[in-house]
Amino acid sequence: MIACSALALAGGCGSSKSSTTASSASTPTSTSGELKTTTTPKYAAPASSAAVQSGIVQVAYRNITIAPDTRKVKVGSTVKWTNYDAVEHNVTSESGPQHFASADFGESGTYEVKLTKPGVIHYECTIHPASMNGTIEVVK
Ligand SMILES: [Cu+2]
Repeated sequence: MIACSALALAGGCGSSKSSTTASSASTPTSTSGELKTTTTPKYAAPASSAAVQSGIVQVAYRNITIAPDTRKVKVGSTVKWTNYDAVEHNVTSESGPQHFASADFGESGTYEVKLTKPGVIHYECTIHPASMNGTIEVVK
């Protein structure tokens, strides 16, 4: 024990090899992969029992979320988004039978799309895709 301490001061006694690995930890790949996972839209699906809406179907953009974020609508319906936030949002389809993309619109702004083809549309606000992504199921 005593002999070992003396040797440690001199750099011996099985000193750990710690110095080389720590300095090589800074790689340029960094965090992009992990950030991606937190911003990937989830696109909730409407419940199979959800009521089928028709006519003009309202969707609210509020508090950087979509309310409701799922809608089931009849072909020929018009979905109308209204922005209740002080920041701008947009409506951009990502997949589905019909593609649309609004300009960014601010508080009290609206955007409408008439849905003419059955299928499942995933859309998002491209400014806030992590919390603002939605699904519209268009049924015959
Ligand atoms: Cu937004």
